[in-house]
Amino acid sequence: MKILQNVMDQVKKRNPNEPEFHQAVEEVLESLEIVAEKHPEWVAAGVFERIVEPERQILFRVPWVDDSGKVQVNRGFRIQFNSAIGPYKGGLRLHPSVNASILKFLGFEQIFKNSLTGLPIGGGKGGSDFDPKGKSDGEVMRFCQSFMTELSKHIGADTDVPAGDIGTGAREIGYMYGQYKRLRNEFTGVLTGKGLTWGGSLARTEATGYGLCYFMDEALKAKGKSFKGATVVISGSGNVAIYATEKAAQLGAKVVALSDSNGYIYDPDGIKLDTVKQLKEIERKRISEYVKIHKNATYTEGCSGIWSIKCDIALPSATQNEIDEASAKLLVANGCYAVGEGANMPSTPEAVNVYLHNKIIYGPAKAANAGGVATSALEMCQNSMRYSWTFEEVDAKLKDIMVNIYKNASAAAKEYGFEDNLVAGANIAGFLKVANAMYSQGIAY
Ligand code: NDP
Ligand code: 2IT
Repeated sequence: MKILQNVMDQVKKRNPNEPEFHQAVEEVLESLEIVAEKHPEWVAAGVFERIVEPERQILFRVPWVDDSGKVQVNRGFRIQFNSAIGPYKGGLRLHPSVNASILKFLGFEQIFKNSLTGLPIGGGKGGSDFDPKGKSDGEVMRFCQSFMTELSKHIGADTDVPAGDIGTGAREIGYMYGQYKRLRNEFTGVLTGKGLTWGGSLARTEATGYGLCYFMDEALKAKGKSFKGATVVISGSGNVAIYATEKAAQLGAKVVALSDSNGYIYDPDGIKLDTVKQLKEIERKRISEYVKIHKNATYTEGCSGIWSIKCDIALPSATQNEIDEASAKLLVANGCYAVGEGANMPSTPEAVNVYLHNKIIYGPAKAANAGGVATSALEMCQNSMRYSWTFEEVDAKLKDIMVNIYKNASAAAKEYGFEDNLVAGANIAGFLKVANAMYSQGIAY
């Protein structure tokens, strides 16, 4: 980096001890050096310095009372990163690891992802270090209500529209929406991922996993490959992993492994998704339970071993930095020819270099997993119209969006001299629209 090195140095100085945020910014700025060369007017207008600084960061106390009557205190966050092309939009993560670095990396990525969808949504992210695991429904409800009591002051259907992410599913969105409505006395599309009887969109539940497969299908086709007959390994067993498994199987693949943070299952006959849905979506149990029902399957403790399973296509769909250089090399050595990221930033920079060096068909997160937020934007659209589309209508729009993201990322890569490098292509294509909007809207002195 030459022109943008100062911007990177400043990010590190201003945000010390935030390695995930640095990692996400560095990857994007590296791709944008050539854009900075072509657009001196954007450099002069400080677009690069501005885009790495969140417009607003909200940090708040979330007190709640547990089932034993004890007061618990968590920390709530909302990073309103960029509103140049639409209201802030992005999920809420509930996980004990949540901190400013993780939410800033996620919020930053979301700017470019949301731009790639072609829909009018800005970038944001939020959440809390609350751990929903092992909590009763009542505890989750009280936490969500307390969280929303403060968050409601900062969001709105035309301002900032949160949604789900790790640990935030239909149950949590329901409790939060109920509290927002109580406090504000308005029924608006302030959250997405809502239930189908109260403003949710058909196909939002499936959207991220389905979208990931639509994107990868397009990327595979461009190289003469397809899901048909392929062996697929998917990490995680949450919302993204479950619906990626469903669509990959519909497209003719055999998904042989899934995981959670404790370990992974391997089923050589192909994962039985009904069992996984029952265990994970209904009973909230561990993935290890699967092998009690399907005797041909095995369970191994520890989640990183999943990348040692031989596969054609890997779809990491659990969390950030789950594939390091050694795991990436193992995948390649075992014949894996495609990696599509359902999770956000699941591959370390060293792992990404392994993919690029070995000409792996690589769908980076901000392009490949954009189907979730794209369908959230379709939910916002339906809420504004006070209307709802059929499953088939939403699914067809999702597919179109994913195919277009592939085409735009691939075209931008070619135009800027990075042919076949979808990381650079997605970063550049996502950035151009936001930079143009920021430049047009001027700077407030
Ligand atoms: P869920 O909470 O539904 O599922 C998360 C899954 O990943 C669980 O199986 C969980 O296991 C596992 N996991 C979580 N943290 C870790 C960890 N530190 N190490 C190993 N495994 C872990 O979340 P989603 O499926 O919604 O999200 C998965 C990924 O996809 C995240 O990176 C998220 O940001 C991204 N994403 C989600 C979208 C959405 O629409 N939901 C859209 C785009 C991206 P366990 O139960 O043991 O914690
Ligand atoms: O990372 C993501 O894109 C999401 N968690 C979905 C965000 C959304 O607003 O639907």
